[in-house]
Amino acid sequence: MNNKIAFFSIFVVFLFAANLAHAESVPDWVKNTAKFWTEGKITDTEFLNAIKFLIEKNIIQVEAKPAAKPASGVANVVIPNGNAEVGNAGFYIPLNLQVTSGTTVVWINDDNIHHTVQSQDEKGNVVSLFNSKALKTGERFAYKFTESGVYHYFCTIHPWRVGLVTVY
Ligand SMILES: [Cu+2]
Repeated sequence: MNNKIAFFSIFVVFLFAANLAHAESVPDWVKNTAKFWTEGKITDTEFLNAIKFLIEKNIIQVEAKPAAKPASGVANVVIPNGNAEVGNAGFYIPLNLQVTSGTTVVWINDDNIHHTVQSQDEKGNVVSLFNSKALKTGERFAYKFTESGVYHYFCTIHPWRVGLVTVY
């Protein structure tokens, strides 16, 4: 299954399951646009414009997430099982941990292989703020953030896996 068809399936399930009450009000031209898109007959932009139309007309209802209250004291980031797989959605939990200044962040390796936690800048260059040893399953690494800012980190063993800590 190619990505477009996979996404299209999710899109259809989203429309008809999550928003059944409004499904009948999806105009035929939007349905056709989605079909043409999976067939490669129209551009991604045209398809996204159709979705935008549905959102603007409130056919797809997008809920604004309330701003999460940043954690304080001690807050955890879980490195979930399967984190290393490029194709997995198994990023860090949460991917962007929001904390107040003075919070100690604890990374917990919940995966069955080793991972590290290494600070980097927003361009991906290693910075020496914090770096863990290779954490085995169940091992933890803690760092206390004392200044506000957006902190990037990654795993040196699986460098495609990146996460954020935002300190307020
Ligand atoms: Cu890793």
